[in-house]
Amino acid sequence: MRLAAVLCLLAVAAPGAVERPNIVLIYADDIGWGDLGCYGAKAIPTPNIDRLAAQGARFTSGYCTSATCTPSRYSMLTGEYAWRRKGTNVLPGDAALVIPTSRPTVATALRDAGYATAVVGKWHLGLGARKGEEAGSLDWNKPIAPGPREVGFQFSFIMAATGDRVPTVYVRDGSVVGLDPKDPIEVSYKGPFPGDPDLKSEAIRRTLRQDWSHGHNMALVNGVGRIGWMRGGKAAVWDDTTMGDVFAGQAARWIESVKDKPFFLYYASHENHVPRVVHPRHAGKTPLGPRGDAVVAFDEQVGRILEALERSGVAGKTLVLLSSDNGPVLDDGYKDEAFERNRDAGHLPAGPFRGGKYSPHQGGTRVSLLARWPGVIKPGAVSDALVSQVDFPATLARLGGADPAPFAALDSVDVSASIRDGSPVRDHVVSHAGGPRYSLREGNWAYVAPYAAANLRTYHGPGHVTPGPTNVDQLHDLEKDPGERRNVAADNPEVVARLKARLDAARAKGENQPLPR
Ligand code: NG6
Ligand code: CA
Repeated sequence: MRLAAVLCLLAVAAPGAVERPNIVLIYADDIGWGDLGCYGAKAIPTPNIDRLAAQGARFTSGYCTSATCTPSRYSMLTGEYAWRRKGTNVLPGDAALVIPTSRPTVATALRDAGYATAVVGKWHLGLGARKGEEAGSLDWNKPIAPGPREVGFQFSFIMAATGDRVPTVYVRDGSVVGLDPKDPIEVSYKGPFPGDPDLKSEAIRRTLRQDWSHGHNMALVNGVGRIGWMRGGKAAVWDDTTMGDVFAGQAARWIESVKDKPFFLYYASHENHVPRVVHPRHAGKTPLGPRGDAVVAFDEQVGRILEALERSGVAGKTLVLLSSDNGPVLDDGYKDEAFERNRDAGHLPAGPFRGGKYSPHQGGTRVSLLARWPGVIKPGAVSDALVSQVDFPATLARLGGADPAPFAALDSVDVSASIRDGSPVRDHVVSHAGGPRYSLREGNWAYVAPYAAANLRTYHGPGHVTPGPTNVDQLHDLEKDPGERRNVAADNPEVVARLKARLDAARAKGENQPLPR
């Protein structure tokens, strides 16, 4: 016992040895590159995030894997591109857990290496076991499993899916928080319960706190329409306006409770996903309406987490990562004036890039990525090294003293060198936007495979016009044309052929292959 303790001390004190950092991964929802001050936003104050950037590194080629939530999160936790696995697109609120419990995740790897692990915030990876292929079989009134715990998170305080999907309740360690057993919850994605109001009726719409613009006309919760139906569980229903406070409070409390051992916190904010029902203290803090104000709320949550690290005395040995699950969207189904206010203020939520959420262009998956690690990462560093969130499992396993090999065998590259000093490791990255929409970035080139065009004007903002046909090979030179306005495929047939072959090879490497164990 005593000898082991001495050996352990020697190992930590060995010259050149760097202590394993605590890891805090802060994840935004639908927040674009252009929404943060440190990436050029003028209309949204984000002092805490800007401070994080100034104290660490800011990456200019950081990518989520997909232009929507579930697949990006799946990739980030498993190290496998989600498009290789069926059933990983945006999930309903009653979906079963999509990560097989037999496979390693970044959380199981760190847990097994001695880290305390937790997830707080938006889950959206399904809960419960798949019974046949039937969704909706989960009983929310009993212990809910499998879930975060079975894929590596020892503590969880989550919402099941999104703020716009039922059930609109928090789940702590597999139990609905504040549930009155005399008022059980029922969830349905098939049809309304008897007596449910018809949110398509004009009379009801006039009474809503925030009207819907598309979808979101099923359950009525807190004056806002949602996707799916739910009844019962009244005492457990969350208050949309305090959600950020609840999540940030849980995260801060957990940090304080585990500060004496290495820990890994995955903090998945709901900001600024719809419905954007912000706390009154944030309302009007930007000229952009609820969408901008929700970014201010996110910044405050970041501040509370950084403060908890300081207060616990562990900020100096904690790697803090901050990124977003997909690019920005304006009208995502509610009339919250995002489109009009952004137009009037000239705010560009995707910064210089084309598209946003749902798009295979840069605006869909090129997102903020910050990394702070005092004493290791140089303050104020800016790096153009390619880093994808799918790299987090191999990279964080390496930094946490776990084995990166199971993740490296998939799509996860150990980019710990890029995180430490900005040096490039990865040479290309595949992006995906649901359906058969793919793109590949390599150097200054972005190749976008042919896809069916959609009218994305209200999604991505004024001036967002598709500059040409999309059902053809598109090649853009990001150095000269970051906004992907000019298709230079015809002038560079050999580049198109090479990038297309690379994308095809990546895709051919496997879809639904046997899982690693
Ligand atoms: C879409 C929803 C959108 C949002 C998205 C998921 C409608 C009409 N649209 O289906 O509002 O919830 O799914 O967003 O229902 S994500 O960030 O979680 O991927
Ligand atoms: Ca999202």
